[in-house]
Amino acid sequence: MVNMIIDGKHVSAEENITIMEAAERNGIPIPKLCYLKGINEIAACRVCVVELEGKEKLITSCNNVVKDGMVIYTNSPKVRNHRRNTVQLLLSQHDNRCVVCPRNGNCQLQQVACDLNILDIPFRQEPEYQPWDKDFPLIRNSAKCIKCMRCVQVCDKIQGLGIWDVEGTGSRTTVNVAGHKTIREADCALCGQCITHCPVGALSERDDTEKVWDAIENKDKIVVAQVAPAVRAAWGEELGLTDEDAPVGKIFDALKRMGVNYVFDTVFSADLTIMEESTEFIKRFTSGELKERPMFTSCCPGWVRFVKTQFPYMVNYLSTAKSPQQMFGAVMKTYFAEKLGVSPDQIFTLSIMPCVAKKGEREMDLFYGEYAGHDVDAVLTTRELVKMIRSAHIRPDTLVEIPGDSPMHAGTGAGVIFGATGGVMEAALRTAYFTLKGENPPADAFKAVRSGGFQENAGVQEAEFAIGDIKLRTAAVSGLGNTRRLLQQIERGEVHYDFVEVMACPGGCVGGGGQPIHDGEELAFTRGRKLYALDAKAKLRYSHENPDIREIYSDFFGKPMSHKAHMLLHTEHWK
Ligand code: HC1
Ligand code: SF4
Repeated sequence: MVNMIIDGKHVSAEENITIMEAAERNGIPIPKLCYLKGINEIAACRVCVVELEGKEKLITSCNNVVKDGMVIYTNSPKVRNHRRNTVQLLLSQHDNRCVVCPRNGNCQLQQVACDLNILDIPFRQEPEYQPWDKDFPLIRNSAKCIKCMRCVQVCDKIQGLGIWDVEGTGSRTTVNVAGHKTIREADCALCGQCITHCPVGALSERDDTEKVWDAIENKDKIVVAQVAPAVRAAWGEELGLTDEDAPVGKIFDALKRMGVNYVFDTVFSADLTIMEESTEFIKRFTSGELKERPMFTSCCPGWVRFVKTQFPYMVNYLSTAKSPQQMFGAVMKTYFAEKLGVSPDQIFTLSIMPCVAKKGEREMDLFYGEYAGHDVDAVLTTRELVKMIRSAHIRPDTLVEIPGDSPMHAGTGAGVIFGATGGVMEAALRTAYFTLKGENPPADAFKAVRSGGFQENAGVQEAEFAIGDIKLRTAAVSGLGNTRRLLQQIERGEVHYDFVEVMACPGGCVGGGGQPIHDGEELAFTRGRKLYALDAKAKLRYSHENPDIREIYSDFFGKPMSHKAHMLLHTEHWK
């Protein structure tokens, strides 16, 4: 331990931690813009400077470690002046129209400027507005970029893709798509991690809320919504609701109050996915025809985009099952339209997702059916849902928990855990066990697939199970950098698995690129634990026990992987 004084307070700090960490652990927060622990510790923004007694020049606190006897001032006049100048310089080239910025109210630059009481910007240079394809689900506004490098580093170090890079020199230095490509030419997985790690409004999802308001206003359309598993773990964060106060039933209430006609839980179609995917897995595993092992899950479109560009020959290994989002869209426009006695094209399908890649998934030609166009007509992120609740002037404390509609009503704990890394695999194994043995396993029999019992080690979670005579080797991985390493090991024959779950975002969808942003705080694992807690107390924990799933098979699909199921619930990813 080292002893030091920070702002007059005697503190002990562990050796080798930074001054910033020592201060924060002692209740003294230091403002920052570029710093991300373990990812971006390059002191690019210089907002975190502090004064070290006996030293003329200020030092950055994010990358200087503590030393015994240090006397530090984090908020002296000299520090404040320097910070103010630094931030004024940033603002001098920044598009400062905060009121028309997607991050208005949740922007680190706005916060720091406000805290420093910056009321004018003495020098002003026109920001650079670079062209951008506004139809792409990921939007970049170059005039908001503060060159903090977070997007570059997250994409490179965590997601292993390197979509972003620095270009230009001097005051025209900026970040843009690497290699002078357009974003459509780049291999962007659309995971949205650059958005959730951007401190300002330079990166955001395409706003589709107006499209949804138009559909709600259109008297010829019946708006049918689904809400993804991971949304329930995070939507209340931005509205000041505690976990107990933010059940999915209140999202249903909000959607109905906005004018949505029917509301459903994607957990139903997660159960449907399990019926199809576990049947496919057993078929592939036991038929002997499966040379291409492992079978990969296919519900994460970030991962599907990644494998298509980075390991194209492995696309054949993907399960042919559509994602729950796409399955639900197809079911709404067929089975549900039939139940309502309306034509499929009267139905407008809306998904609320924690994800930016889901906007890309809905647009794919693969998911364009002859029955009524796209399975899904609009996808909103959790953040866009919150925006709509706010713009509808719905006070969160007036929301009440209401049930979803029927007949695709019921959902199981197995479907809920889809939103956390390992959850899809665990849900599939529960049902595969039942199919092979004719009886249920204990509900937690496969919890070894959870990330270290859901500790914060993310990465790859390997497990081995015996179901009767069958031995299964599984892996669940999240984060595309981890995924690349795993696929390379598979390629080299160093590891062998039968079934692999991949989620592009660290921690799974709970950490998705469309979730609420808390600057520099990684909440995926906290949110994931909420989903496992919901599963633990669910009445039904096996997808095959979902009564509405049984009904849809007896009424409509016949059985898993039937011709009708094949047409509506499966796809050919390699096309
Ligand atoms: Fe996900 Fe999924 S879990 S992909 O992560 O399989 O987005 O929540 O909806 O489709 O169910 C996302 C989440 C989501 C699908 C399901
Ligand atoms: Fe989207 Fe979930 Fe995949 Fe992230 S992990 S890209 S949120 S589906």
